[in-house]
Amino acid sequence: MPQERVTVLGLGAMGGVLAGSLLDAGHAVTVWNRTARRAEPLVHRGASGAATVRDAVTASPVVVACLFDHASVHDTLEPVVDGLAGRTLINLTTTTPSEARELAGWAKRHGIDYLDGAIMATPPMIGAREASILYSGSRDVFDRNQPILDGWATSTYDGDDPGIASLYDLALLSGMYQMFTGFLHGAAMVRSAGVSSAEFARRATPFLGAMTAAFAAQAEVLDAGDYSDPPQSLTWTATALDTIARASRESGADPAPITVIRKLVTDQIEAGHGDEDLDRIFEGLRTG
Ligand code: FVH
Repeated sequence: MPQERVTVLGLGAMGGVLAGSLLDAGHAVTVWNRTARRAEPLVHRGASGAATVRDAVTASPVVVACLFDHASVHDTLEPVVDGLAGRTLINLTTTTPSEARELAGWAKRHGIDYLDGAIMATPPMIGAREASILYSGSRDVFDRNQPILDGWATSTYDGDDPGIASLYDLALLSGMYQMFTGFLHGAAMVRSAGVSSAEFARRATPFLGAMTAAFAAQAEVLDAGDYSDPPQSLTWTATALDTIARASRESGADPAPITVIRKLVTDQIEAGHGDEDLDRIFEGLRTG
């Protein structure tokens, strides 16, 4: 692969690994971090340490930002926007979709080619095929830089709306956090009977893994918008949830995660959909 000049801004847990991966792939890497000492290990590995953000952004045609949040991207880049003009900015900082669109508009106004990225991986996964990074925004930037991007993870281009990669990212993370919370809630319940979390994990992993096979059938129901033929009705589900909540209280565990689902179910029953499928709560979620 031809050696590219790439600048990485932000050398936290993720940015540091991304920069190290570029070095390993033989690229000429310039690094900058607000707290300068975090650049030292990468400089020892062969990166050029930039003293200022301006030096960093003007060192390479491609600038990667992996900063804390949307505000820190602006804090870092606004003062050097003239130096970024005519270059490519690949922003891997987690933002909301509208923040990503705002950054893309800001970049366009200043003559900067912009690609937004959403990292679906933890730092140790970087470089493995199981790691995934979603991109949206400039197709041209994606195509031109794909050899660089593919060194980090499996790269997926999700379209020219700069916000769509971030939307997928945060939607998937919503599912992940709720799944983890469900596991923690179950582990808290069984702990009351002296069951270790390791034992609970041995039960939960195959069960919850098998449950994900239901997504495809659920998706068909959601896409058709027809909830009239349920395997279990919302009224039945309400009773099941109440039983789980009672068992949770009996075990001394806070039933809060179940209470949230029960509220969504109750809203649909009160709207007259008690005989319909659990998937009906999608309509309540969708419209807020
Ligand atoms: N770590 C992970 O597992 C996740 C995986 C999914 C994607 N995220 C996102 O990646 C962005 C960076 O995450 P990180 O893990 O590298 O985060 P930290 O280790 O906390 O490092 C944050 C860096 O941002 C710098 N920084 C913070 N505020 C500012 C600012 N106002 N101006 C300039 N730089 C700023 C910070 O610098 P310093 O504290 O060392 O001086 C770090 O370099 C993030 O969006 C995740 O959501 C990672």
